[in-house]
Amino acid sequence: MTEFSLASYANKPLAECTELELFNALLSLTKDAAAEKGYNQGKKRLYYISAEFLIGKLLSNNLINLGLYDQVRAELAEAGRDLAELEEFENEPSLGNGGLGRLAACFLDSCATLGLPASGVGLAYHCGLFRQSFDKNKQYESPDYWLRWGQESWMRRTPKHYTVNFGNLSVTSTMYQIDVTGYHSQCDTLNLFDVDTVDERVIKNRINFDKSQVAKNLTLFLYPDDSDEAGRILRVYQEYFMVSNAAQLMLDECVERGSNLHDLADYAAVQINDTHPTMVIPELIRLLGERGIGFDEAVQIVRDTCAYTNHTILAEALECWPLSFIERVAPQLVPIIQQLDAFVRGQYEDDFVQVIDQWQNVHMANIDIHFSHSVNGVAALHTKILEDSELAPFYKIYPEKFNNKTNGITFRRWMVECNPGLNKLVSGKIGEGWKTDAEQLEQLLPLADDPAFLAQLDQVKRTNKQTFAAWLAAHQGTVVDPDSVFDVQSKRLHEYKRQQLNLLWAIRKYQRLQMLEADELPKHKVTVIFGAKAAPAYTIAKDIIHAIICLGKVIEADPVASKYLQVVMIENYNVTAAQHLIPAADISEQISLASKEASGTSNMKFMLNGAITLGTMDGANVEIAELVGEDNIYTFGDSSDEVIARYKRGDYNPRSYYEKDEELAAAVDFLTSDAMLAQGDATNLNRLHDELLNKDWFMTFPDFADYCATKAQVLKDYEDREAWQRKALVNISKAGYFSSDRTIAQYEKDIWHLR
Ligand code: 7GP
Repeated sequence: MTEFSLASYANKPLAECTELELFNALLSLTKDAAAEKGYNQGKKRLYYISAEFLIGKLLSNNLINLGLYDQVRAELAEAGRDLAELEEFENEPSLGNGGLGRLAACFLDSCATLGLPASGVGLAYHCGLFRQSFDKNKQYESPDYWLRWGQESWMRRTPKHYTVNFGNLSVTSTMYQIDVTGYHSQCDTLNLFDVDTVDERVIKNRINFDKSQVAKNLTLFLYPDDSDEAGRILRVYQEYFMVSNAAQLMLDECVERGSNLHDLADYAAVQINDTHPTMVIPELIRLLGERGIGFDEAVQIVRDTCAYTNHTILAEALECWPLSFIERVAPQLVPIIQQLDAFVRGQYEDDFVQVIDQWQNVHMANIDIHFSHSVNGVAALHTKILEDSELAPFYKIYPEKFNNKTNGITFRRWMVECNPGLNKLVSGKIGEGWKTDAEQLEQLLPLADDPAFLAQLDQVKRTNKQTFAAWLAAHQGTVVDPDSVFDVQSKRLHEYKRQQLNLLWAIRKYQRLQMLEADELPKHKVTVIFGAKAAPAYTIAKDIIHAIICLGKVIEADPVASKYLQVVMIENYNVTAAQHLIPAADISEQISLASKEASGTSNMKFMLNGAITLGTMDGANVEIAELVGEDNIYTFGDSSDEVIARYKRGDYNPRSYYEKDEELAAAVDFLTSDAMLAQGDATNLNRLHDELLNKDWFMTFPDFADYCATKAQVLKDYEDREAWQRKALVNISKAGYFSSDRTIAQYEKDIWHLR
């Protein structure tokens, strides 16, 4: 193996290099080291097609995976330079928005590490997801020009180009490649497509732009604003562009590896990550047709090749496009989609399972389910809800297609990289084997009775809280107290995730603090930390952000309450922020309305980093609860069965809860109190107040009392530091199941059969 020395990649002494020069030297070194490791190869290859790959910063991740981290850090230190300074310098690629995109990134890491030949396929968005900033206590969005810095060099431009035909416009794509380094193993690649004609100058102000010029704005943004028709059609353009490139690439590569296309399923597995890549099914059928394969055989080949993952049970998130949009974007697919529709109609009468409905809308998930060989949910409860209710008519037709693949996370990023203190403590006790065989973390379990070890665990957490506090102060000037309890809820802002429930708790806590006598005041301050972006057109989500920030200001201005309570909202929450925040958390808030969160993956990251979950029995929380046992998790609220039954009855009335529970009523009404109105905007606060009182679609009120009682218990238990750290230790020990290596091994065994 070559000895890689950073000095040999710089053309002057390291001490004299600018950050950009050092960064570029590191890029070249990493590329060479990856090339030396080589790429996973094999007859059959996975094509993981996804609209999002939320890969996070790559510098440290790559150095760790390539086994170069310590050496490079030492070499830099010798020259008086700090790797942390370069980590700061790196821009985070803005290629995803939440769980689905981050999952795709963890999956690629695990595929590479497990030696599976795999390619991620997606789009090279120029600005990706918006950058969030706060002004007047509200969220503002601006373009995130993550590519401007010389960091395009993580992405190599390849000589691969494809033609994609959109009706009367045809564009030429360029494929870019990012190395996906496996942990002490070979590499895979992430292939991202772009068109050279994209022009950032069409961006007018903030994130508004002229959506009519497709060739100029095709890959500008991830999820362009879909509040108007032009924006919705642009999404269809993006989707078709993505899958047409994916299909052409895959057919080319399979033929190169020896496929005669009739045997395509022996050469390729396609994983359709939610419905955004659905058009790959008709596109493959079309391309196989062009290459001489008849329709029926093509359908069978595609079915044997493709598998579909569902990531949500929110009906409104299941994509459904007017056929007329597809007619405009990819008219060549229309006859194929109509044939698929006729095929289904010939066999099944149920309206629910049709491809094209009576209003000429195309149901993307229905195409996926009929014309792929596997349909999976992402946690046990989620898969069960798909089978029993959301997709029940399909489950009746195809019971053999349905399967569960509980999500996972890569422990290399979510412990080794982000929590060096814990990594050192754990590895010092049980060695390094857990990094590739995560269940070995169970070897820590006997230490639950070792007070000295528990004290060390406590010390690691304390240090992480200090480090986070320093980062937050530098990031946005917010000062938090590392001696307080860090109570964290970080994830996209959505009403079903119920940040508003946590907000109501914080209001109630504030109101109680005002009433307490000095000798009743709590021992530990609580710092409630939120991190969340709201979709630009999602009004109520933005109102919730506004209310959280306003509440933070109200409390801050109160000399007594501010000693015991602080409410903080992290600006521009992203993977980088998560890597600072999660290792510092004491409490992991996973409080979605039961039945609504497909899995959740931050719940796993917090658990691995020793935070204790306060959650509903939803998504993967259910599996966490089974693994750690009831002493080591706090659960509350209505069960998914109760929630589903209440929706069915249709008799939920938030007012009846408001009228029965004085504390709830006081908390809700505080939203529009003088104190809040002095900080915020009456329109937003009134709208949120009315929404909760009159609609509360995600049933915050029925769970409020139980949530408050359970949280009081959590905070009480926090006082016994040793007992608390024992819980943390059990959580860390049992987290092994949630390694994405386990998830990927299951996909491989049950669905892909790459080897
Ligand atoms: C998310 C789910 O909300 C989350 O529960 C799950 O852990 C994650 O996928 C990974 O499976 N869904 C999305 O991020 C999303 O955009 C809409 O879904 C299609």
